[in-house]
Amino acid sequence: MSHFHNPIHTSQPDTEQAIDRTVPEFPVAESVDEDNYFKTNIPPPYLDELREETLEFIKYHQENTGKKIALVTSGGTTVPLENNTVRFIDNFSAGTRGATSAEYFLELGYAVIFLHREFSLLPYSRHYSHTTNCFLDYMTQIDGKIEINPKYSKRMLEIYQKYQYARDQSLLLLLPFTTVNQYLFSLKTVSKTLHLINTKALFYLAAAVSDFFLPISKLPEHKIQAQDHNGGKLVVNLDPVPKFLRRLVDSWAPGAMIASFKLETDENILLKKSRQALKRYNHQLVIGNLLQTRKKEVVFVSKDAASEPVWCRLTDEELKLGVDIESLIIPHVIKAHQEWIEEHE
Ligand code: 9Z3
Repeated sequence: MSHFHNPIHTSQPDTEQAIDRTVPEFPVAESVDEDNYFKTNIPPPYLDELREETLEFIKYHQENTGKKIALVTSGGTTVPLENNTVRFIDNFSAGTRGATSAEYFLELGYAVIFLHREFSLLPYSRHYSHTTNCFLDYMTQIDGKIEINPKYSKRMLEIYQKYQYARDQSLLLLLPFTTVNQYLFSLKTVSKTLHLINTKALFYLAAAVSDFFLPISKLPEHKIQAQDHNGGKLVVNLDPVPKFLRRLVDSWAPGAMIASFKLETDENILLKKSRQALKRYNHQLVIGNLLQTRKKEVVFVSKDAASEPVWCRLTDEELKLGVDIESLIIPHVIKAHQEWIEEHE
């Protein structure tokens, strides 16, 4: 659109050059791993505030609207290499899946707790941020005054009205995290608080959670100096992040409806890994997706032994028109949630 934006995109790695380093699966977290993790790592200082906000939100909806609640996690988690963090490991996720899904949950009658990576995409504002267009490109100058360019105003009004409704009805609670440690403490706290009051909530876990981290016991306080290391090399030795999904299923929100995403880059193992995740964590639904095609197809793998995997795909035409795949995913997940509620009543 604007002459200022060039068409080069730097976020696509050259996959031809990739080396296959298959990492074996590590075991699910048992309660001792949970105890260990939460005893030896430090909770974020704002955790009580997070709990209070969650409680207030759930109570408000229980007493005033009776709306179903979805906890949506979104965006990537960081792994700091220093306590006063100059460097950290991150992943690709911009939070598109989570932010877009939250919009469809809201539209279809849910109240949403949005546990997201701070500064990643948010419902509604995502349409105008982090894109190749700067928000200024949506504006125009008329008689020395700045206005929304009429070309975009119809669409923007539609989005604004949905945003305004969600805001005025207090339908969206935004809770941020940055590091994987903050994410884990927050997920545990929010899940337990939610489950205390509302055992029929839906968990929709779309955040891209790091599999590896540096425990606080090994974290240097200050910026790592080049001369501290052999020949100036930095060797990073990371621990596996305990597989907490099993703890969520068994202990934090037992019996809740949980949908998790499984991310792979190799299409040959996506179904196997998705089935394996369902078996290991014993929850209700895994939505498999490939990094390369995540915006146009996903596969639903559910617990029902008789059910075959269900693929959900956008047509080329729909893709061209900018249809969100989440407009197909969310109704499917809501249907599963509804059936699950009826089964458990
Ligand atoms: C996903 O698979 C999400 O769909 C994406 C969305 C992260 C691919 P974007 O933010 O991407 O729209 O750019 N999330 C789950 C990723 C994850 O960490 N899953 C764990 C795993 O695969 C299981 S909980 O092992």
